[in-house]
Amino acid sequence: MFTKILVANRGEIALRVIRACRELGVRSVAVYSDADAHSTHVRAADEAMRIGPPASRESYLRGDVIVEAALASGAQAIHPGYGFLSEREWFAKSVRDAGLTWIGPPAEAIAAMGSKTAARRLAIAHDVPVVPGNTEALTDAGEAEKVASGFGYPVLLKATAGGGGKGMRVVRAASELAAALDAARRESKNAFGDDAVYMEKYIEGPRHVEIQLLADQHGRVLSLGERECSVQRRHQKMIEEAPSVAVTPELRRAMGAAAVRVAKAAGYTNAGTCEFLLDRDGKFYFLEMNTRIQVEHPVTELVTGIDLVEWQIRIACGERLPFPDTIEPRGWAIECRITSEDPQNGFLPSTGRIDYLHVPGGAGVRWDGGVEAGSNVGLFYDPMLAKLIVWGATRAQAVARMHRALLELEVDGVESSREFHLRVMEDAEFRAGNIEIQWLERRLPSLLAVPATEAELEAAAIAAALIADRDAAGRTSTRRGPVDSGSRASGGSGDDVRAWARAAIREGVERS
Ligand code: MV4
Repeated sequence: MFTKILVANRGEIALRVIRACRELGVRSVAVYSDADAHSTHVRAADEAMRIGPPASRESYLRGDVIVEAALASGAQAIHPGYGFLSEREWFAKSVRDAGLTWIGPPAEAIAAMGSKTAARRLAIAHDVPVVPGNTEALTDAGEAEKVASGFGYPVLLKATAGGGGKGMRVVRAASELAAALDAARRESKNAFGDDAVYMEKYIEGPRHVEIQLLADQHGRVLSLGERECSVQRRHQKMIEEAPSVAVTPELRRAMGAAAVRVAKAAGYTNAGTCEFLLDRDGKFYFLEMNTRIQVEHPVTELVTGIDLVEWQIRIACGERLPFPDTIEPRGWAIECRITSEDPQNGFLPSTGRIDYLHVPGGAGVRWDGGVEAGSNVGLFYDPMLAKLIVWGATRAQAVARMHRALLELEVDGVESSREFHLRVMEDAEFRAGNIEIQWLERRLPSLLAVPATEAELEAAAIAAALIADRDAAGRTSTRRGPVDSGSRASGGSGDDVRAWARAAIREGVERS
């Protein structure tokens, strides 16, 4: 086992890796930008090294500085977490070239999966189903029209260097193809520095189901089953679960075997994920492979009992996977990403100091956080504050438990996605498991318009009455007794009690 690992990341995933190190008896080295000098991950690690100013490209993306820090600290290995440098082939190479161990797949496997057309060719060569489409970059609109007429509209233009939805264009008719191709090329060039684009048949209303893999350095590749990640907005996943209501044991075996074939073909080692679309007929199509630990990895951990980050480290050390070939999920796990975004305001990122944080607890609740009371939330990095993950014996229990845990959660000082998640847990379609990748965007307006419950209205009324009472007392400088009638509270409230509060007072206090 290593004696010291450098964690090339920040926030909750840095903390997640530091915790795994501690359990393994390995010392951890955090890196931090000036914005993170007092962050949770810095204090949690055994050592910490400054790597630059707040901007990511001057700190967490400085592979050269991070390798230098690792060498200077005496670390033997680097764990990249997710995002930042985790899927940069050049960084995996430079870690290796510096004589350090990369806790991730070989640079060659990252490169093989970096080209979406190369990944499709690899999948096809190993009998893994892909969406109908071509496997080479399109040359021009004329060729694009020929390919499209091969399987019919709608089609989807995708960036060869893409992933995560950038550079994608749905085309519903031949007349739109040339302009869409130009637009996709421009977007792709901007995002990836490469304007190569290819085409697939557009699948309407599928689920996004992915397979978690672990692969050791002795040729063993294991599927740890699926995660359902359909609840997403603008390619940002919001809620993930394991297993998926749409996956039967037979489908799980077939998708797992397909993912294992792709990984073996790519010479893959360490943790990785194969993304699939699952259509309404239960047919699955390989999309791409993510060559990193993913945000949503905890739901797999909770239903398999396998610590994925621990095994990333053990695999990088050369250990063999000790698990059986078939691993069936036990119970149900759900993850909600708690972000500092305001759902009522188009998920606008919110900034400020977290004045107060109450973290949920109790049976079956896990909190993977990166912030605490006193933390400052800025705009330099991702808005994810924490992941709230629950386990239940059944999906219904997991949903009830998540709802209960969300009720316990309190984040003061910045807006958060808490309310949004509560509304999803209350939603009949979600509770029925009736979700696909367009579900959230279709459902969002009605989710956010849900009227307050009677209990919430009553609480708001009481709060409003107390505020009105306090303000009235302040103006007259005489301390008055408790609110004894709604009419007095609403009558004496003045201008600072807004319309909603007056309505709430009428609805709530007068009744109680
Ligand atoms: C698709 C698709 C429909 N048909 N490909 C989006 C990101 C990238 N990983 C692939 N993506 C998609 N590819 C075909 N042929 C729909 C999506 C897609 C999607 C996929 C997974 C999760 C969320 C998504 C949201 C919008 C579109």
